[in-house]
Amino acid sequence: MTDLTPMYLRDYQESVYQIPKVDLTIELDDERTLVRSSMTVERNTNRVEQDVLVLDGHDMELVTIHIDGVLLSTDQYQVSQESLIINHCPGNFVLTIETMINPKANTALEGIYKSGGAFCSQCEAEGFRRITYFLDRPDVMSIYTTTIIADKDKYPFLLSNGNCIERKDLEHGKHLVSWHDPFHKPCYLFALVAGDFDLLEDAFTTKSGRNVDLQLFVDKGNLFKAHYAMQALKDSMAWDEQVFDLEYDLDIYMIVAVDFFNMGAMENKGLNVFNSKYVLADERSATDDDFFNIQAVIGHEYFHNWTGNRVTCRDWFQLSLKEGLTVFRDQQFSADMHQKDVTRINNVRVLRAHQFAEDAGPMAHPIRPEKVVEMNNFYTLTVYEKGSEVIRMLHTLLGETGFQRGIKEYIARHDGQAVTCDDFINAMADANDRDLSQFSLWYSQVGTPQVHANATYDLQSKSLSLRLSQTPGAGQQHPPLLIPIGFELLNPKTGETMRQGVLSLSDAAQTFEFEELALQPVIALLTGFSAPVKLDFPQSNDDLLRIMTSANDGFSRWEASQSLFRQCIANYYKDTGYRLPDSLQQAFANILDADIEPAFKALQITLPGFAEMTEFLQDVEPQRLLAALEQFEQDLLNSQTAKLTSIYQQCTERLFGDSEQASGLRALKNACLHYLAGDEDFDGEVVSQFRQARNMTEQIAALNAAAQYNLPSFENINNAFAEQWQEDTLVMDKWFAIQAKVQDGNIFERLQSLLSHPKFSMENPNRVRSLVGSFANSNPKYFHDPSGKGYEWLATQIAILDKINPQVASRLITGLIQGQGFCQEVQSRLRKQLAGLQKLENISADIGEKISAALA
Ligand code: 0A1
Ligand code: ZN
Repeated sequence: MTDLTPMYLRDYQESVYQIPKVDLTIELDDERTLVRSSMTVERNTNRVEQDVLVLDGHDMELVTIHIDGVLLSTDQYQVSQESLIINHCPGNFVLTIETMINPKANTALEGIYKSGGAFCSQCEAEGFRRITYFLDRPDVMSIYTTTIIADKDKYPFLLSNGNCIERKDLEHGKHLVSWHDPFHKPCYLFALVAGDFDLLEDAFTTKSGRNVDLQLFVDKGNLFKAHYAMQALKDSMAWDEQVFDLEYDLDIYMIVAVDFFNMGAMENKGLNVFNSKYVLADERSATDDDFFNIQAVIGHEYFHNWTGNRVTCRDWFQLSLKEGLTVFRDQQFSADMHQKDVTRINNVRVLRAHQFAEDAGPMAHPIRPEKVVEMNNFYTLTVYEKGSEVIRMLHTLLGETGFQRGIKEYIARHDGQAVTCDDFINAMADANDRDLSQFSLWYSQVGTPQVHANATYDLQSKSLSLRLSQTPGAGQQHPPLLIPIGFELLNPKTGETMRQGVLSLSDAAQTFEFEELALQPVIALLTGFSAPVKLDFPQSNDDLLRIMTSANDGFSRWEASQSLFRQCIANYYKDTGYRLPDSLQQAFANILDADIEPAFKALQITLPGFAEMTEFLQDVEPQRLLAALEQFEQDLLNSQTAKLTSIYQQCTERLFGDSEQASGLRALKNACLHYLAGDEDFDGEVVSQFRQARNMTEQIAALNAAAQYNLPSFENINNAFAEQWQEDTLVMDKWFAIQAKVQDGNIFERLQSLLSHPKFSMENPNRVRSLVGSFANSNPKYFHDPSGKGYEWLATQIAILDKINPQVASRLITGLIQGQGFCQEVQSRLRKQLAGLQKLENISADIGEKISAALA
């Protein structure tokens, strides 16, 4: 039976022992890597009675243990599956442990493993215990000196954290390199890489004059794809100095791109390890979205140097301390580097389509979880994205100056420490002389709160009374939260902004009065999406149209169009005979005609998707919702074919270069293409776009459209694409993702045969996410096939994958556990698959935790 015993935040206790210093010597070998760890161990002086040291360890062979140079006999310690227990330890001592590990057999990709020909490591959250026995918890911080020994021909680069202090050749063709990291760090920030790479080098001078060498390591032959990431790194370093007044602190910053990686990237001190997807890009092979994401992830990992590394988490329940804050920082960076409104809208789309569902699902948890079985399951949209929204609310409440004052205080107080979310809030509160105790409830509440709004205007007194009330997410209970509600009052005739600002909603219900308003304003509420809530504020089409065309706030302009669309889709869903009303045709035409930024227009004409609509409706029948979405799209196309075609053509004519402007035009062109390809007559245009594409954004959009509508040209261009890009694994990932989305009744045969495609591998997380993940997340029609085949196929893959890489298996299970928005029939089909998985022998704690939550 899988052990599903949870850990609770309330049970936190300080470590009895600390390890201020660690010297590691790692002799790399594919199957027998020898790790010698020599640790200075110190007992907390208040805990003299506690002479038993319990170290964490997993899946390795213990070779020897010495205390102060004396070999321990087997009766002085016990080894179990998850720990090494040493009895009768002195107060201060040097503990030396030798372990043997097998990187080649490590398909879970935690600890030290092989990615292609290279060795690399991943220690967050609890991977260090797969390298050696240790106090694997973030509040144990040490100074590391790491010596790596390996074959020099095969592994000319041997890298670890900090500065290089020694290099020398050894006998038998081996060499040795030593690194010293002068900063205390928890073991989750330890990193090791060994391999043969191409190296891109650059430098950055910090504002106080420190010269930092920048090194980017990529697989041989990929140097031409590394330049954009290097620029993104320099931009991140400059931005953090300008906006947060934070400078880099070592003489070297290294990034290594690897093909086998469970997540996006990892902020190991001075040596980031990246999924190659977030490093490698050139215009031919990467889309505009890829470029955006690379810059965001490079920024994210760099920003962790202060928010995560210099100040780290006391325990893993505090993960949002570093992640929420760092996501907020990377979102602000992206907003400054691109169009602010567009960036913000995209943040909100992710949150609403996916985090809201998580917050209403069986694994719902506060941004600071209180109960965890498998920590890897808590790297969630809630901890990251909602966590960032919570920081954003603080920013809104304190203003930029107050926020920065708080950050300065936080860092001044806690540099070099492992702290809690409460420490963060206290620093923000003290620096601004504010009581943030009510605000801190955001760290413990679960679910998406609702804000209800109701406005009355009194002509006599020329005053507006706005009543706001709040209720917790479905099935939740908690005291009222402090919710900043952005607003804008618009003149209904001219569209001018009469007032704007932020209201602080702190009671269950509150009324806000606005005086001296010459006429009844149109109200845009929750401007900038000022809080992660659902807003219940019924507004007339006229009001929405006014907001859509006139609000200062870009988010509100976009949201007004989305509200119109959502309402209309809901009507199609309820009544299969429903047809597009004139008012909507007109609204859509107005958007198409508007003189607005192309990237913004692209977002405005992009309809709310399946996931977002599932949040908006109840007891959803998937096929019915899909039919509604399809019909709505078709009707919009029929009503505006001419306009869509002409914008499509104009964009094509104006497209050149890789500027921000060109990427906006491409986004708009492809948003139009998405509609136009719904008409088979457009097949020829799709093929020309595919053939004439000068970049991946255009090429992949054409292929995607052909797959989406299963156009006559699809098989042809699909094969051409695979042929053209067969040697580029990252592009082949895009191809796999499209295969999983083809709208064709043969999809299951197609999926099955792709599992044995020569370029597919269950061991590579990017491949798995591209094929299996894309089917579950982006092909709702066949995933929710009424036969239940889609769920069954996913469950089968999860069972296989769980044995190889539980972390990746666990991320794929979302589609099976988050069925609560659907009708009973769907829910019971999903449960059937989950029950089947639960019965399998030895499932991982990763999927075990989620399945039992879903079946509870
Ligand atoms: N701290 C990283 C995310 C990360 C977490 C876990 C990993 O492996 C289990 C890898 C990366 C970040 O926020 O970027
Ligand atoms: Zn992070």
